[in-house]
Order: sequence, then structure tokens, then C-alpha cells
Amino acid sequence: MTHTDTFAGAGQLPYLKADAEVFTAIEGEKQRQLDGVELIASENYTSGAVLEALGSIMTNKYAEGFPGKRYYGGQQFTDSIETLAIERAKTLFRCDHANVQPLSGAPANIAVYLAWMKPGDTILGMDLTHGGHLTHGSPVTAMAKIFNFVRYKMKDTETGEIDFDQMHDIAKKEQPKIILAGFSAYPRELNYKAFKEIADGVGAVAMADMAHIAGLIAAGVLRNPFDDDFHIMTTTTHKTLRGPRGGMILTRGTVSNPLKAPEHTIDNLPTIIDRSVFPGFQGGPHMNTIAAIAVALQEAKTPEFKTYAEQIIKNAKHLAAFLMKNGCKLVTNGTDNHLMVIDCMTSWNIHGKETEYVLDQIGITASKSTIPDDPNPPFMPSGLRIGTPAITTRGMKEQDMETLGRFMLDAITHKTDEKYLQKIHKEVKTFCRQFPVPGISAD
Ligand code: DSN
Repeated sequence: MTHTDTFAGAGQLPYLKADAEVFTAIEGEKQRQLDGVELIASENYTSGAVLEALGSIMTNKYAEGFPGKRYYGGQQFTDSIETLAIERAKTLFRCDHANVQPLSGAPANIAVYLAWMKPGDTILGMDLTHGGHLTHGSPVTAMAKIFNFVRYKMKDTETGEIDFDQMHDIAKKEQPKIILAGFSAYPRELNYKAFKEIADGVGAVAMADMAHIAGLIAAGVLRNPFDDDFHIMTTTTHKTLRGPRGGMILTRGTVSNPLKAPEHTIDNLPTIIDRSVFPGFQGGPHMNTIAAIAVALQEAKTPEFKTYAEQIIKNAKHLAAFLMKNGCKLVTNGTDNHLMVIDCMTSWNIHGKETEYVLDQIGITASKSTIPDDPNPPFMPSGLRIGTPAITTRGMKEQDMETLGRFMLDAITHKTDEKYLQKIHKEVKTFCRQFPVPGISAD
């Protein structure tokens, strides 16, 4: 049985028809998802079961607090759902504690920062143009006004090797409270052991933001930072993990009593973090989202999910090899995970923003991206980030990567020829309609 079968009739939205404006927009988006190719590396299609939990009456319930310790009555089912999500997360990621309440990845990271640090304290994270995420200290974020972010980079952008000597020197000088491994645009596997050694050397907490690759870690196809004794892992739940939009904070160690302030020690991290999420930073958890996370985590335990995760990487490697064979310059010259960053200026002498626009014209969605030490600004950067999680969910395989690569290269070659782009757009639509989108019946 496929995910599509389990949600027969999805997209019919019988109640919503009364609100024509919202109904029409959702129908339009449904069609866009069916007719287009999704190469945004952070997007995916959830299963019908996840959608059902997300759209369920669990959204009606307030549940401030944690299972067994709530501030409202009527919690027998919320407690059982949140406990399921927590236990499933612990098994899947081999950790001792999971907080499944963060509303998404940014709130998860912020809750950790506020849990462990005081205003003015320092975090050492990846340079943003080298692949780090906005919440790792972009000057436009509120966190950058509170904490001091310092950066490490790749030593060699041709291989993706991280400059651990530089990281070590910066850590000794700046004495960060957190050393952050993780990224939103870095295509290589990380050497967590090297991060952890540097963190231990300066008494910092080792934190991994695994939002992009959580599904690949859960499936065991990429390394789990906890195997190298990381203290904290944060993630979103909607990328490779294929759940609803949400977040989690995973830790080693046990919670004492989340309603009582513990001593500020690494052993107490689970309690400190729980208290930072609630009541520190958020109010009532979104119980419909937590129900959907529980469902996604159960799906991620299956052999089918492991095969899916393996195929994501096979597809990414294949697409990267095809593009490079055809003259395309990729940052780090390939990928170990689900994403790659094309250096569009070097490849075709056009910006990432224009490349994104050209691909949009043929029904292929991607996102512009900076390249390491990009001379161009983030809104008009030199690169384009693409990834394979969503297309792999639709069932695309290696041979389909070549078809997609050809569509992309053909469109870029004919980028000013509107008629030609329309012709490719039709071909893209015919091509991708062969592959079902879970949760959307294609009638
Ligand atoms: N916006 C996500 C991404 O595209 O990587 C991360 O939050």
C-alpha cells in the first residue's frame, strides 16, 4: 500500500469548499505540487497518515507543560501522544531525552541558546556562506543581538574539508559556550569526533543542528552525532525526516523535574532545555503537530524508510555527477548527502537568483544560495541549492536524475527563449506526472 492509497480522497476538502478563496489557493498549490519538480533541498511530501494527524482535532487542545505535568485538565490523550513521540524519537536517534514541542527549527535552536547561555556569551558555528544556517548567527536575527557568534569555515572548498585547526584556534581564543555543527547548505558528511574534541578542550557544549539530514541519520545512512558523544541535537521534522513542520531537541541524560530549576550542569541539560522551551520561550505545544511527528517517527523506523533514505543519497550523487560531467561547477565537487550547491557564476555566468527564475519557468523549484565567501549578497547570490528528498519520495530513481539534469541544462542554455522554455515546461509536467505525490490524489 502506498501513502497515496492511505489517503484516498485527499485534497477533496469538502468542508473548505465553503471558503472559496482559501479553497482555490489550496487547490492551486496542490496542482503546483503535482505538476512541478521539487528540488528545494529542505522540502518534502508527508504521508497521508501524517496529514491526517496534522489536520486532526488534536489542534483544539491546550497542553502547557509536559506529559504527567500539565497546567490544564483533560490530558489523557495528549499525554499518550506526546509520550509516543518522545519515546519514538529516543529510539530512532539513540538518545535519552527528546523535547518534541519546538514549533520549528529556529525556535528549537533559540531554546537551546537561551537554555545554556547568558547574554553576551559566544557560539562557534559554521560561516553562513560556507553552509551555516540563519539561526547560526546571521546579523539580521534577534539572537545575533543577544549572543556573540564567531565562525569557522571550510579549509578547502574543493573537498569540503572543515578547517579544524582554525576552529581550535578560535575556540581557544573566544571560549565559546557552544560549538555548533550543522548546516543548511553543506554537501559533505561531518567529522563529529573532531568537533567534540575541540568542544571538550574548551568546556563547550557540542550541539548538532541536523535539520537537513535528520531523516538520513534516523535511517542510519549518515552518522549520528550522539555516536561521537555530542550533548545536544536539534532538528526540524519536515525535511528528510518527512514529518509535519515542527522541531525537536534531543539530548543525553535524564530529566529530573521540569517544573523545578536544576543546577546549570551538562548532566542537567534535558531539564534545562525542557524549561527553556516551556515556560521559558513557548506556550502551549501544538498537539496536532506532535501527533503528526509521532506518526512520522514511526514511519521512519521502517525498512521502507531506510531504502528511501539510501535512494535520496544515490539520487543526489547521480544528479551531481551528471551535472559535473556537463560542465557544472559544484561547491565541494559533489555530495555525500541529499543536497548540492551549484556555483552558477562559474558554471554559466549567471546569478543564483536568475537560475532559480529560469528553472521556475519550466516547473522546477530550487533555491538560490550563497557560495563560500560569496562576493555577491544573499538576495542575489552566486549559487543555487538543490536536493533530492522530495523527488525521491515521488519515486524518482537514478535514470530520472539524468532527465532532470537535461531539463535544467537545456533551460539555462535557452534562458531568454520564452517559447522554448514553455516547450520544456510541458515536457517537465508530462515527466513528473508519472510520479505520484503522497497525500494528493491526481484526479
Ligand atoms: N529554510 C530552511 C532551508 O531551506 O534550509 C532551513 O530553515
